[in-house]
Formats: sequence, C-alpha cells, structure tokens
Amino acid sequence: MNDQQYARDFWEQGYLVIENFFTDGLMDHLNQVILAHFGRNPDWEHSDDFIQKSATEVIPWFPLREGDVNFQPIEKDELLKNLTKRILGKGWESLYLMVMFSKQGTQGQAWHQDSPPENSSRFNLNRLFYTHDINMKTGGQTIVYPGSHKMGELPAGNPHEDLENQIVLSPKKGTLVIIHGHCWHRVLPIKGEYRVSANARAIPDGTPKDITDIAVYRNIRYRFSTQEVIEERQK
Ligand SMILES: O=C(O)CCC(=O)C(=O)O
Repeated sequence: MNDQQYARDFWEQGYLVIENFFTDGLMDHLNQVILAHFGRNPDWEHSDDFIQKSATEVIPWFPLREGDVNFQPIEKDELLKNLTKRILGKGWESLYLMVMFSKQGTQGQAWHQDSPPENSSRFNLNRLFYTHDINMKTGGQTIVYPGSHKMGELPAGNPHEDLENQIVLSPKKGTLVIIHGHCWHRVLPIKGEYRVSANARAIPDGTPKDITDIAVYRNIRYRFSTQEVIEERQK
C-alpha cells in the first residue's frame, strides 16, 4: 500500500476508497456483534424533529464507550493508523467509533457535512468500514461529491436530490472509505433487510473534541448535544 499516494488522492478528492482493507473474518464477527446489539427493529434514538427535518434515518451506537472490546482491532490496526497519520499529520487522535444502523425501507442519510466548513482547518476524518456488501440490491450506497471539501458550505436545497458530478460508492464487506468531514456526502435509501456501517472518526492535532456537534444539511444546521435546529436554510 502506498500511503503517500493515498494521502495525495484523499486531499485532492476529499475521499478515498480502499477495498479489502479489513478481513472477512473480522467483518463477519463485527456484523454479528452489531446485529446482536440492535436486533432487527431497534427504536430511533434521534428526536422526531431531527429525523423529519434532516431526512436522516440512522441509529447510532458507540461500542467502545461501553467498553465493548470487539471493535478494538479497528482502532489498533497499524495500517489504518499509518494511513491516518499520512493524511492528518503527527498528533492526530481517535475521536470516537460510531456504528450506524438503518432499517429496511428507511431513507438513509441526506446530504451533509459533519461540521461547519467556515474554518477549513477544523474538520473530522470519517474512517468508514462496512461489515456487509452494499450494492444496488441492498440500497444504502454512499454518495460523495468529489472536491467539495474545498468548496465551502453545502448549498441549500433538496436534502436528497442528485447533484451533477456526484459519485456513487458501493463498498463491499471490508472496504475502508475515508471521507473528509467537509466533503458533501449522503446515503441512499435502504432496500435490503438492514444497513450497517461503522465510522472510526479521527481528528487532526488541536481539533476540539466536539467538532461533529453541529452538522450542516441542505435545509438546516443541527446541534446534536442540545437536539436543536440552530438554523433553517432557504434555497
Ligand atoms: O454510512 C456511510 O456510508 C456514511 C456515513 C456518514 O455519512 C457519516 O458518518 O457522516
């Protein structure tokens, strides 16, 4: 693996896809752990207001905060640590590991940025991995807008509309997808029985730990800690 080239690609495009990064054995095990945690019909965690306004239907779980050791091999993976250092530089830190579960028939996640882009040096890094294949049949493909990490605020508009130049990613089991927190991204509706992804978020040296508290959607800015819409955005 040529980390230098990967880091260059990442900084140009705002995202990176590496297939077969994690083994099938680890992914199968984590998929089982995740399903055992959620069951097939878990309750929503976000407020109705958030789900309705943000058009985002996902249930988060933070297993490492609960001392679940099953996910430690991800955080400890040397290749992932080296690649992260190439991208973020010395002094980077793990932020948290969040598993995301979406039910069949739900709308996925609308276009968003994980934090406001006004200060380009203040961002998080999404280090996403997939414990099952995601494709046309399962739905839930991840969509990115190349280069948008350098384009400022996600334009106001329809939360789920197709944008010219968007790229549809269909990550397979074990694929690593790295997305800059300011890069515009979303998730398509779920057609399969369920959709799972997990995100070992990281931050550059000196980044505030609450960097992902305020997310930018095309119609709102939302603060998770107070469960509040802090701005309604107009087209
Ligand atoms: O699950 C995915 O593929 C994308 C997740 C995402 O949008 C995020 O963690 O901000």
